[in-house]
Amino acid sequence: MTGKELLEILERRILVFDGATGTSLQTQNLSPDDFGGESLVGCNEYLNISRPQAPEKVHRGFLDVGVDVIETNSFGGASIVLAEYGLADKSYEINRRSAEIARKAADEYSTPERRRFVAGSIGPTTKLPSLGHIEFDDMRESYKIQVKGLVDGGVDLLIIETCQDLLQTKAALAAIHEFFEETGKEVAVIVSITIETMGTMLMGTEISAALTTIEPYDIVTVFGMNCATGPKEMEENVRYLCENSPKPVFVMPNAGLPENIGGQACYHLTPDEIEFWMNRFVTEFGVSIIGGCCGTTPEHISRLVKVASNVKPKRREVSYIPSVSSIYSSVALHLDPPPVIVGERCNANGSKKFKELLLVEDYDGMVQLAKEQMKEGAHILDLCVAYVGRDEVRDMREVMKRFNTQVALPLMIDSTEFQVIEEALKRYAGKAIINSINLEDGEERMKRILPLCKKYGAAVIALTIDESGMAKTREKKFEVARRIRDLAVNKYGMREEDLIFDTLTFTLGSGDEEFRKAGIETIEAIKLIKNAFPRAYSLLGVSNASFGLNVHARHVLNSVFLYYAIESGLDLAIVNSQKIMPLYKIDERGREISRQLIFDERKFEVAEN
Ligand code: THG
Repeated sequence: MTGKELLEILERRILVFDGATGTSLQTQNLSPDDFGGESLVGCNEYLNISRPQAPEKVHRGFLDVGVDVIETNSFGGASIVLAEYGLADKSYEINRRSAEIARKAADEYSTPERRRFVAGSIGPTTKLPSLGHIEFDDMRESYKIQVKGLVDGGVDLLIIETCQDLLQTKAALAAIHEFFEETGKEVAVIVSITIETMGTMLMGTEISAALTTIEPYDIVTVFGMNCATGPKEMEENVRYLCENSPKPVFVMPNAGLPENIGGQACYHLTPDEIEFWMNRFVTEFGVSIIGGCCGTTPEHISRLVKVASNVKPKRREVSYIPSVSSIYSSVALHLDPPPVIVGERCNANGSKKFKELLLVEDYDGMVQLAKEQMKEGAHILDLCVAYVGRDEVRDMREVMKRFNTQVALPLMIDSTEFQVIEEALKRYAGKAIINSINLEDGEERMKRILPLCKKYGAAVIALTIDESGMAKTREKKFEVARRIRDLAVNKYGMREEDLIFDTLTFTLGSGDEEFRKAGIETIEAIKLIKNAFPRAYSLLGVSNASFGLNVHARHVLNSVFLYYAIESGLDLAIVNSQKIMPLYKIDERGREISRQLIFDERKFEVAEN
């Protein structure tokens, strides 16, 4: 089943997933013999090989009460989990068997009028890549084997569930992305995160950050949450998703909060209670897929079947605000009042301090500089570790490892090197911005970078530069922007809202005749672009405008330039936020000279450096 087919079904009706696999297997009182030996007790996934009747019985229990979708017994089927039982090399076989067992049961219960589906279960493993427990590439490769086994075994869709760390989710998505590309196969994908009782994911991720990070992935059809708590504790987050997620919403709670009784997790939610909450989520909020996680039995799930058969899918009014995100929280790409401030100082070319910290590899110092900018009002940080003679890939790896969890602001990855950008994306749990693409070498750069945006779910900055160099007039800037926009959207599948145009300015203080109109052309180009592409965003590296002037004059000119750029519709500005002044704090003369420089109305010679 493709994503499109799943969406068509969800237009017509609510789908019901099954209930707990793990806790249902427990009630079968399986012996060490069933598990294939003492050393394998607790490895539920090996039952697919040693005692396939056990998972089959769980499937039948749920199919009997009328579920639409059963999940394969493969939650811990990634090789990195199976390795704990010495079964790493059995991952493909175990996953394939899990899918075949579920497939056979689902097919037996299917009728021409009502198909029963199989979802390949992909759990979070036991490792958190954001904490350095495992490398992204190793995790992706492990997931790829699991995905291949599940799809070869005949699943209709894949569910990446119980996600704790968005970097883990992104590794699983990269595995699926590669698998689809390499095989030409495609099935629908659901991503389901786990919000702990403290109100965030285990890594501290807010629900808005998770939505922002997963939302750009075309391969993900449905987004939602499962595990950790009962439905009652999920209420506010379910409401949030239903109000904000452009993708249909999935909810699969536990049978209440677990209570520890004699070392066993016990779940107490009654069938009446789960029916009450799930009915509410579907009818009031507009949830599309319901099911049960830990502790839910066929009795609970039969009530969900009843709920689904009684209601039609609700049309949701969704207001998704395009955003970017760190591992913790998201930031909209347009703020009121504008601009979104992008701190410029974590840049080895743009800050003496950051450069020096990089040279002595003082990573804590770099994190400190990032935090300082946050305190000074930055919303996003530009990060550039390019320095002649140093290994930029290695530097990016070391810095990103720390910034991913130690910096709460979303990051902009500023590099000209393709490998550096991919290295950064593999270390970043949130939704990043890639800085930048252009048409300097024709499509070459877009061809390399935009597929990375798609694979890792990033937004991108597009500079108005083409084969003939940096565009100077507003018309030329607009023409380059249009060319990039059309290619990015039509050829590379980018969404307009993930494009941020930078109409670049030459320095205004050079006194050079050729650049007298640089300021006004840059500012006017913003209007043309925003007018033609209303869902795209605009950005400027404001400090570029004042290169060559003395420090005070720079601060004045940058501030005035930013003011007029915002008036023309600028959304984001790379600045040193500490040094930007509101206009009323600038003396009349400074304001007027700056205005004349920007709009080419100068009645003076620029010599007062
Ligand atoms: N567009 C996009 N990205 C960009 C730029 C742009 N990235 C880099 C740059 N331009 C924006 N960042 C800076 C950072 C610092 C300075 C200028 C632009 C700067 N630094 C002081 C200097 O060089 O004199 C040094 C300050 C210090 O050492 O603390 O001016 O346009 N997309």
